[in-house]
Amino acid sequence: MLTDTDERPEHDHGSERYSRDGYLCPIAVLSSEETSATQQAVDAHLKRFPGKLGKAYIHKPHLFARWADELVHHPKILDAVQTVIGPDILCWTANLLVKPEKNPAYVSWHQDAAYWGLDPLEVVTAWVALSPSTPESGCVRVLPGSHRAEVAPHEDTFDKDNMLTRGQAIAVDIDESQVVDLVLAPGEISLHHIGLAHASNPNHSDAPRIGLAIRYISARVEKQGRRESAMIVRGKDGGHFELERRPDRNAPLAGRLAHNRAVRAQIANNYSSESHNSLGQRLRLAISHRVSVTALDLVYAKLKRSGQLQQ
Ligand SMILES: O=C(O)CCC(=O)C(=O)O
Repeated sequence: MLTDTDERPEHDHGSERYSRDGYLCPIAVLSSEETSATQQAVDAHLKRFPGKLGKAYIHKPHLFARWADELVHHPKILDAVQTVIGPDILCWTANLLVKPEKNPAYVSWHQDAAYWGLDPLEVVTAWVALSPSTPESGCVRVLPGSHRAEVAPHEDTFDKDNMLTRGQAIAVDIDESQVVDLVLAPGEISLHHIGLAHASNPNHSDAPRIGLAIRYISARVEKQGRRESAMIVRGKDGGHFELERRPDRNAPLAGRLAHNRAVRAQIANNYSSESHNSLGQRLRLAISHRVSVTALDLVYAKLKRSGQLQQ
């Protein structure tokens, strides 16, 4: 296994290197003040939406939470993203990926291009570390250059510890000797291409591993399936998504409702059974879809009861 720690250039945004390897890491983006303010806000967010209810709030938190909105629009993150997908940028989604301490949750080897339904592949994830992300805590691991090959076949495993929606896993062997650990300190990011094979192991450390994975697309990108929404964060729009608004402190209800709508459309696409022929797989997808929608309904019912859906 290789590590990336001996090559830690301060600002390696090199698009050439990205084209060759499919990733860049690490890139320092947040100041220490920004890092600790964001960590505190995320802590409060996780306390507010604990356990299974919190699941609905890991997706697209930038539609209602200021800390996430600020990250998604952070100029240094956008500068890095611009070097690899150009100047017209939308944020398609963002996922708060938390692995609790000493926990079996993991991410199987997969290529996002196999199931995101986005085309062309001008799509990059900026993975923002909000805790130390190391081999011990279960950092993201990548297979350099794998984005240049065909997308490999994947199977849905539905493994209970797999953090992916359907437990998607590449159905071919990965050469471990070529794998690189994307080691990040809080406030640093890595970038990875939608076609890059990547995974992560369980967190064996004594503290949670926390990252916000922001999915940026160029304005040329289109999405298959049900129409989704996205937010323009730099440059011009291409007209392929409903446009989302930045959260407004004075109109929190609008942000909550936009979040509810946007996440529902994504859940429907994530669990679409269109390309699945087996009855068993279709049934599992229908059940997973129902479970996710119910979690979202419960969160919104709870917010309504506590008066937080009133303006
Ligand atoms: O956070 C992780 O462990 C995996 C992240 C991942 O799969 C992704 O960002 O696409």
